[in-house]
Amino acid sequence: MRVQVHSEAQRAVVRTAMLDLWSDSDTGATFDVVMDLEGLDALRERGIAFEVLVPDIDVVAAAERARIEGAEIARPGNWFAEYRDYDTVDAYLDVLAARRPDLARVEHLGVSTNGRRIRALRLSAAEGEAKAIVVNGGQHAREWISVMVSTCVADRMVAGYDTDPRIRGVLDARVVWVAPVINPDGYVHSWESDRYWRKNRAEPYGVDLNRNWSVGFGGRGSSSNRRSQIYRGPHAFSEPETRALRDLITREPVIAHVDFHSFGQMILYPWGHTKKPAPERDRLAALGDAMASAIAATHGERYKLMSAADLYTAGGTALDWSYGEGGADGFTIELRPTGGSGFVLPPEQIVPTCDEGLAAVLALAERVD
Ligand code: 0X9
Ligand code: ZN
Repeated sequence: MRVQVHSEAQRAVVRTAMLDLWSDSDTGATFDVVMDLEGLDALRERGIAFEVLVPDIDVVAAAERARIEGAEIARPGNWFAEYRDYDTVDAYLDVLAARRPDLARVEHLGVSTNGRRIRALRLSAAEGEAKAIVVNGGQHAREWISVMVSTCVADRMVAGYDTDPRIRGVLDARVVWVAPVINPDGYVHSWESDRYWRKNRAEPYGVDLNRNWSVGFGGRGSSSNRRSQIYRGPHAFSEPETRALRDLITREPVIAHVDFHSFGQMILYPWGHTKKPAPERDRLAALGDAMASAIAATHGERYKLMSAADLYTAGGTALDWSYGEGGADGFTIELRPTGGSGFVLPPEQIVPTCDEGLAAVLALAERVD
């Protein structure tokens, strides 16, 4: 629902009653929340105005599930015509490497809480040491489009090296690492049990990986409550998933990092943990602006550009670590859609969203050094 609050008392009622927040913040006069029927009763009792945006998000998830199961039996088709599960995405990295062993190889980054492997495709035609760009998806389990777009960026680079001079230019000069599923346990849980699961699967309630990084760890916009959707974990890098990505960025000469999320269509640059401008704010914003323009040039969609903290302050996120400790220009890109059904995006939008993701990565790779 979209709720409208007229007092801090009403806001407190909504905060207690809501199961999840789907707006960027719950501090304004209106914001979008997930509620059950009991929560709705609480709103009615207090006379809090609300509008139903999606009557039942479980119905939306069930329809998606039915579609995916039907599609799998009916036709394998274009790989990017439908969302793919963890095993299929992980296996596809091997397919891409086998297509162009001269350009691509699969590397092991680490092992998740429940023993699943976290892998990346290393793409390059550069000779000797070349600077690297890291692209990842799936820190948040339910943000399926981030997994598909990351995989698709890798696919396009493999397919386009011989024919697309821009891709060739990037891969001749740089190493591009693509890790589509940083949180495999969460992703599997989102496919098999709870479509709207966000965190990893650490016992007992999971950790929000994008609050588990060390820069600004423990700060505002993260929680010490283990049940919270933004639970940061017991200490920075307590989770094997964040360590796996951190170790890659530490070990390689990484100059830029794109962390794909959904949803909201935004490009966010450091800082996220403080409203203070980053030392190189203007340079970061210029890179972000180039990405936003490149995205708009593909399908006319607008991605808003701002510092992450201008969206909302959050300590312990990946982009701040990449920039503050990792020596890389870190960006969070919130992919499609802008709202509506949120994490459940129609599969027809995978390819156009991939066009946007690739445009952003190429624009960044061509400018950053
Ligand atoms: O909250 C997050 O981790 C990211 N948004 S999401 O809806 N995909 O969960 C945004 C993190 C960006 N950083 C800050 N806003 N500080
Ligand atoms: Zn996210």
